[in-house]
Formats: sequence, C-alpha cells, structure tokens
Amino acid sequence: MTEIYEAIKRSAKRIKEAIEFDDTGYSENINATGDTQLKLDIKSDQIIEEEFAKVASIKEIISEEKEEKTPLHVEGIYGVGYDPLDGSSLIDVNLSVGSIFGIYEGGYAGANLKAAVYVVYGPRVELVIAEQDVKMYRMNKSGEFVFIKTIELKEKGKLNAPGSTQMCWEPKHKALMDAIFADGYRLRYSGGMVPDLHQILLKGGGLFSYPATSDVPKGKLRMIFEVFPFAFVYEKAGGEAIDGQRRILELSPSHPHDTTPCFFGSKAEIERVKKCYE
Ligand code: P6P
Repeated sequence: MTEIYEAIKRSAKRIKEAIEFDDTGYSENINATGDTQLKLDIKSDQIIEEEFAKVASIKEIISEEKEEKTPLHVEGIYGVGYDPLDGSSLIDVNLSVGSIFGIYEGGYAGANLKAAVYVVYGPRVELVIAEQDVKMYRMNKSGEFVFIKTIELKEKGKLNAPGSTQMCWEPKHKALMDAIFADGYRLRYSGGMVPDLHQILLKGGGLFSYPATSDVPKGKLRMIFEVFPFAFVYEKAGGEAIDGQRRILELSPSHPHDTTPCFFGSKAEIERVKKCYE
C-alpha cells in the first residue's frame, strides 16, 4: 500500500503545480457523468494514471473522468477508483478543490475498500490517509509530505454542510436542516466535497449531507470515486456514513458511475439523520 501512497503524493505535487500555473479553460470533452471537462480535469487524470502505472500492485484503475476501467498490471491486486480533481469548477473562483482515492481489493463494493486517501489543494496542500486510523500530512517547502496528526471525530460537532440548493431539498431534508440550524450549528458549505468534509473532520465533527433531491433523486455524488472513500475515512475517524438508512460501506454499485444519497458525520448527527429518514 505504501507505494500507492507515494504515487498519490507524487501526483499531488504535480497537480498542485498544474492548478497554479496551467490554463483552466474548458475542453470540448464531456465526461462519463455528462460534465464538460476542464483541461485541468484531463491533465490531473493523466498525471495520476502516469504515476499509478509505476506501481506493480495496482491491477487496474477507474476514474470518474473515464467511462471504462484502465488495466495496469496483470499481477496487481488492487483496483483504485478515483476522482482526479473534484470540484474543479471552483478553481476559477480560487476556492479549494481536491483529489479522492479509494483502494479496493476484489471489486468496487464499499465492503472491498482497504484504504482511502484524499488531497486538499487549498492555501496549503494536505493529504489524508485512512487505513487502520486517519493520518493527516502537509506538503512542506521541498514538496515532501510531513505527518501532522491523527484525526478523530468527537461524538457531536458544530458544523453543518447541507448539500445542494434549498429549493431542491425534499421536505424531510428541509425539516432536518431547519432543526439542526435551530440548534446553533454553523453553516459551512463551499460546494467542494473535499474541503467541506476535511473541515468537519478537522473541526471535530458535524454533518455533511448530499441527499436525494428533486433534481438528483439518486443523489449527485458517485459511490466508487467519492462516497465510499469518504465513508471509509469518516468511519475510521470514529464517525458514520449512511445513505439515510443504510451504512454506505454496505452498498454496491450496479454501474461504475452510480451515485447515492449520502450523509457523513459524527455519531450524534448521524443518529438525527436516521430518525429523520426512518
Ligand atoms: P451542488 C462538486 O461539483 C461536487 O461534485 C462536490 O464536490 C460537491 O459537494 C457537490 O458537487 C456540490 O453540488 O449541487 O451543491 O453544487
């Protein structure tokens, strides 16, 4: 697994430079999810594929930016599902974005995740690895990642990232959000899943929701590339991740780009979600 983490660190360094200095215009391409790709989406995906191609233990990779899997090493044991540059449209307004990685063994079900990694490209570049526990690293002047701390969620937090726009919320979600804000939770939602979930982890806890809404009845966020990896991180940090009722890591996609409603948080907040969706 270490050689995979080292490949992700090399990718992160190259993607940070691409974000800071490369053209961020749109390409003519549409990705598997129907999004128009930024040139940076394509460049980040290429960088990650180049670095993973050097890792013999990776059997294949599957990217949010591509319809199909890419075989790498026939003797490899891991499949890596990843979103190379989540929230890339936020770069044009200079907000933080991220890369998300799920390391699977034996297929792309939540139960097959062996580790999850994400990178936040913000005022600082930070990398979080979840395997047995959740460890955070920060890039230093020389481009090396230095260990900072182990991340643990409190039983109950103070932050709420409500997901989507209020006009799309189903009545249950609106009632839940109204109740949580009435209890004094602070709104923290940038439109970037990686920095929003990173903030809740670092500030001790709270709730991030991307529910089923009128415009995305099956949720917006993709299981393999985004939701499973963060569910793994949140559980290893002492929190929970559900689709409203079921544990996220018990789900299995029927198509690589399947989405699911998702709620990530401290135990107290997830209990409120379960009651709301009973
Ligand atoms: P909305 C970014 O496009 C993304 O995939 C996630 O990073 C983010 O949490 C979500 O979409 C934001 O979606 O509907 O609130 O703009």
